[in-house]
Amino acid sequence: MGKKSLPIHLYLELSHRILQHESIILTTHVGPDPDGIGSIVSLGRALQQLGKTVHIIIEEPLWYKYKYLDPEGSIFSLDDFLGKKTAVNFEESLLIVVDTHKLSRTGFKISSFLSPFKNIIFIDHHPNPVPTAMTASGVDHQHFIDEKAAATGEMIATLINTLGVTFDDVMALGLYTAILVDTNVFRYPSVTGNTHRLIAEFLDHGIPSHTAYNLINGAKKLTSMHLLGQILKNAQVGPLGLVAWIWIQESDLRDYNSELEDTHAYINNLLALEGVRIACMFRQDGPRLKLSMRSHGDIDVGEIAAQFGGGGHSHSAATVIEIPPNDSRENFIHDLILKLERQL
Ligand SMILES: [Mn+2]
Repeated sequence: MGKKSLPIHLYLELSHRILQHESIILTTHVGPDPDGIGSIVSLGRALQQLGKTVHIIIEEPLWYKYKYLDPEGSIFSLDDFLGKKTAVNFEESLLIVVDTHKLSRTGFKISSFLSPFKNIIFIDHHPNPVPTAMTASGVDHQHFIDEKAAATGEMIATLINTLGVTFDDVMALGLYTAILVDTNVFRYPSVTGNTHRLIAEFLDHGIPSHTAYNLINGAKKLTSMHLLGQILKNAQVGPLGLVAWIWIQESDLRDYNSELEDTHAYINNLLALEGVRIACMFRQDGPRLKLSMRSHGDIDVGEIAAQFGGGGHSHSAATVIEIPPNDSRENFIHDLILKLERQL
C-alpha cells in the first residue's frame, strides 16, 4: 500500500540546479489557488534566506481573499512589476513555474513576458500527458513532476527541507493551506503518511490548524452563502443517481454580488449525496461550456475529462466543451450526464 513519491536524490538534484542561479523568478498559473500562492511565497522566502534575489510575478493582482497568504506583499502583478523597472537577465536568471507545467497557463500577458527565459523549471503535480522522465535521474531539465503529490505545496515543502531551510510562520501557513485545499480537507487518496508528516512540521512551526482552516473556509460573505443556497436548490442528479450537477450562471453572480472565485468549492457539496460518485459543475465560458468534475473513491475524473479534451487529477478535473449549434444547453447537459452515468 501507499504511493512512492519522487526519491530524495531527485530533490537534491533539483536543489543543486536551483542554487546555481543567483537571480530567480517565481510564478504560477493564472487565477492562482492557495496551492500556487503558498508554493511561490514559501519557496521565495526560502530562496531569499539562502541569499538569492527573488522576484515573484503573476498575471493579475492577487485576489483579496488570498492576500493573507502573502502578508509581506512579495507577489507582484506583471503590470506592477514592470512599473518598478527592475532589470531582468533572461539569459542568467532561473524561472520556476509551479502548479502547472505549461508556460501558456501562467496567463496571456505574462507568458509572452516570460518566454525569453533560457532556464526554466516547472514544479507540478498535475498529470503530464508528455512523459517527462527523460534524464538518467528520471526527470528532465525542465519538468519536475510528481503526479502522486497531494499538492505542489507538498513538493515545495520537501524541496525547502532539502534546501536545509526551516519553515517560518508564513511558509507553514501557506503550505498547510495549499495541501488543505488541494486535498479537499485531507479526503483524497493522494493524502499519505508523508503528507501528514509535513503537516506535523507546519503545525510545529506555524499557527494552529483551526486558525488555518478558518482563514480559508470560515471567511465567506453572506451573499456568497445565499448564492450557494440558490445554486444548490437547483442541483440535479442523473437518472441513475450516480452523477450530480450544478449550474453557475453569470446572472446569479451579479444578483448575489459575488465573484466566480466564490463558487469554486460549491461543487464539493454534491459529493455528500448518497450514491453520487461524480460531481459536476457547469458554467458558460464565452461560447463554450466549462465543466469541472470531482469524484471520490476510485473514479478517475481526470481520465473522463481527457475524453473531452481536458485533464486534471483523478479526483479533480476540468474541460471546456463546445455545444453543437443545433443542440440546446439543457439537452446537451442531460445527454452528457447520462453518458457519464453509463460509464460508471
Ligand atoms: Mn495544485
